[in-house]
Amino acid sequence: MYENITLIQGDITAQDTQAIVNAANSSLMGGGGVDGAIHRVGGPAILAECKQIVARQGRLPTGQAVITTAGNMKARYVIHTVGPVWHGGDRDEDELLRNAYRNSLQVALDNNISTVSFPSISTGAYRFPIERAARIALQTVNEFLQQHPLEEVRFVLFSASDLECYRSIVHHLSRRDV
Ligand code: AR6
Repeated sequence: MYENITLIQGDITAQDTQAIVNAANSSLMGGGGVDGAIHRVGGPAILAECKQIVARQGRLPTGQAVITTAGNMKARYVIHTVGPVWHGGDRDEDELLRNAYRNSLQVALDNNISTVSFPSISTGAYRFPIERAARIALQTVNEFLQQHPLEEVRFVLFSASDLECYRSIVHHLSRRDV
């Protein structure tokens, strides 16, 4: 349990996994937070592909995921997903967050990608409570890894306190599994 999941504090744009995941919004036109950093470091090729995707299929619904180049970053691909905005918990936020993780991993699998870095989706501008989001993120990824053989899923947490939160939840969940 959890052996292919790694937790680090850092910047997602510097990761050397084959893909990194972007906490985007439905427009796919960029924004602040992780999204801003990814477009800034990766360069204009990412936005060019995002525009093509939106022209083809429209805005990206919450919980769905699509893939583009990672431009100038070490990773080869960016998987863009849209997490839910937190409204208090009674608008399907948990399930939508689960879908964001699951669909991102499915896109990775469909593209023969076996190493992926995730940020903590929805816990910045979208205000999803960090502990609740971390539990959903870790459980969803762990369940997916039981069924599908990815080599590494790395959570890249921006702050020391977010890393601590994820660590304590892994500790708690893995004790429950035995
Ligand atoms: N690397 C890793 N984590 C980061 C980085 C980074 N470079 N920068 C910020 N974080 P957010 P959301 C952390 O707001 O809540 C955007 O404008 C951050 O501290 O990026 O899903 C989009 O366009 C927080 O813990 O994403 C959307 O409109 C986490 O990443 C909206 O924000 C997520 O924060 C999406 O909001």
